[in-house]
Amino acid sequence: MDKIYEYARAEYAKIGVDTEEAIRKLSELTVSLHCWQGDDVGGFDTDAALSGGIQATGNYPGKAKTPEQLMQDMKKAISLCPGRCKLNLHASYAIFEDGEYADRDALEPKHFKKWVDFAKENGMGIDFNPTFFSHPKAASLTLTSPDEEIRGFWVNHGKACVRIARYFAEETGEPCVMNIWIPDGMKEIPADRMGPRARFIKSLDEILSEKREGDGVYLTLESKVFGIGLESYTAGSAEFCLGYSLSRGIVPLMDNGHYHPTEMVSDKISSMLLFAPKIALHVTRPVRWDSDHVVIFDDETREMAKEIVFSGREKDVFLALDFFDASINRIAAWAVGLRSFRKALLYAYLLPAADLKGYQDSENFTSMLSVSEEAKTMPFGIVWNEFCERMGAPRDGEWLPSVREYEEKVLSAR
Ligand code: RNT
Ligand code: ZN
Repeated sequence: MDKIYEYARAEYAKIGVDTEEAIRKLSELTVSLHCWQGDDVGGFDTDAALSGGIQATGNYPGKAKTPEQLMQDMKKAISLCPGRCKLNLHASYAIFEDGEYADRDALEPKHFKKWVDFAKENGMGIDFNPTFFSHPKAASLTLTSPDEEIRGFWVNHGKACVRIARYFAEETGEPCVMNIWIPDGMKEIPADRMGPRARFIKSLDEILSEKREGDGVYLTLESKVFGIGLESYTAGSAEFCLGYSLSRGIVPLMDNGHYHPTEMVSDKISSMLLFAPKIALHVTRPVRWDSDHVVIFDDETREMAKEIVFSGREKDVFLALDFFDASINRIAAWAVGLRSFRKALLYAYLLPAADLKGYQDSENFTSMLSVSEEAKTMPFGIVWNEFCERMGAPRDGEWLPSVREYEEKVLSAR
């Protein structure tokens, strides 16, 4: 331990915060890292353009074009970030060998074997997402379709993904969080809001029938308020997804880009945790809309982290990142997002939680505000760098040059 860290530790001790405990607790949290930042949500199974009302903007050179490149890039990004990660995959990242091909409804564990090998080599668990977009059969509705053939196709996709998620859990020995998100919605004011939602319930129930007790799979359902070209109606609204999740005992997932602009996910975490044994998060940065900017160390990210940590229920919250920025170096995007979210968690562990809660309960709002504000200028960066060092990751200021080098040696040759 160097002198500078000793100084920071003593400063925090003065406000009753143990930096060693904060570091220890932070090191126990796993964050799921999304593969789709590496190739602008492209995937490998079809040539279909990105659809589903989501969009990656920018054309920064060096995008991963093959599974090998994506793995290489993810490995690089992970090496720049302190703390445990999980690999978060989409079904569209299936890897086919020797000219073979399987449509989404026929995907099998073998199509993800290389990802399992990659995860094992890097000591990671795997989370999974069926892909209900970027596919000819997803031109319109998927799980809410009135066309039974289309709906059946996507139900079979969901079921295939449950089996693949089970395989991931078995192979890695870590639970697999399988998140269902569908883009289904309408540009125009619908005549029938109930019909698609009723069919969504039916489809989800059919997918759930594939789930086995004790298989290490946690099913989550992600809500949304609107998508591009789907502005008037989204079948999987917040109320729908929460209602469905709680009634079926699956896990509700909140993406903080999926609400009206003045609604804050930080305010929703406690309400959800009081009713659901587990919740899941997609941490992102919406700028004016669900823009999926890279996560930064901003007020709302810190507030979300505070809610997670102050609840004492960290182990009940599945943490995942969800952003895709194609306008900057994609590896740096991963690193900034993952490091910033981890920083927000550390920041929360370094707050004098008991004091602050006590001020609130004794209606000492003056102290509550003053102490919260002063926390902002504590020697936080020193503790962060100490955490990085102990986890064998670069400190702030040390990782960007190696991304530049990687850009010159690897990315520019693509
Ligand atoms: C879309 C959702 C969803 C996707 C990923 C690619 O608005 O946030 O989670 O971003 O599945
Ligand atoms: Zn999301």
